[in-house]
Amino acid sequence: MIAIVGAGSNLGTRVALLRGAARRLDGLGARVERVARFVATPALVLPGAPPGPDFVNTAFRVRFDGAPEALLDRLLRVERELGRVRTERWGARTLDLDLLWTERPFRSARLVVPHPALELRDFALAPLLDVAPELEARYRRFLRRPPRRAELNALDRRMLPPKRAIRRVETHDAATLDDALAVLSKNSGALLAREPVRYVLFGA
Ligand code: PH2
Ligand code: MG
Ligand code: MG
Repeated sequence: MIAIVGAGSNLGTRVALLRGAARRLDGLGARVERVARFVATPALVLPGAPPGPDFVNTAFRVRFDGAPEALLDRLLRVERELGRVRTERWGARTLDLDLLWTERPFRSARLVVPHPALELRDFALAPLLDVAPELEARYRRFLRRPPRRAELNALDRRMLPPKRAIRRVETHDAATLDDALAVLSKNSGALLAREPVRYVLFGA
């Protein structure tokens, strides 16, 4: 099957960790066919929590011969092996791998795909579309409008009241992470200022 894995890091050597994750996954039989351009994104955090360092997000297009839960086990193993550090829910983390999409929807006690918050999170959607252009028709529109309140789950309702929703994603090509973060930091107050957040693409 084809699967799209979302990857994020906001601690440590973020870009190197994400590249290493792609390599490790590929070595575990989840063949990585494409890696999305990286986006530097302001951390979405629960209201009142400290903002935390910016994330670098990307996505991997993976070919895997096995069940979705077997792929999830590989993701958790790579998170562990690359030293995921997580002290609290939604705290800063070295590496987070999420199964965003599979060819067939899947639901069990420990895994739901497509990821239930995929349509709400531009930092997951933008990289997903970068490696899965066939999903444009299904998902592109969510990058263009804020989530409606009725669509939010309990967590997102607290985290992302519609007045603070990301309304638009503008991408800029940047040569390096430093360039990307420089552009981003000019815009990262935007989430609170009700301005569009710009995601910055760098290094294909
Ligand atoms: N992941 C989270 C919480 N907040 N913010 C950004 N920008 N990117 C993420 O990947 C992310 C986040 C929980 O997994
Ligand atoms: Mg996540
Ligand atoms: Mg996760």
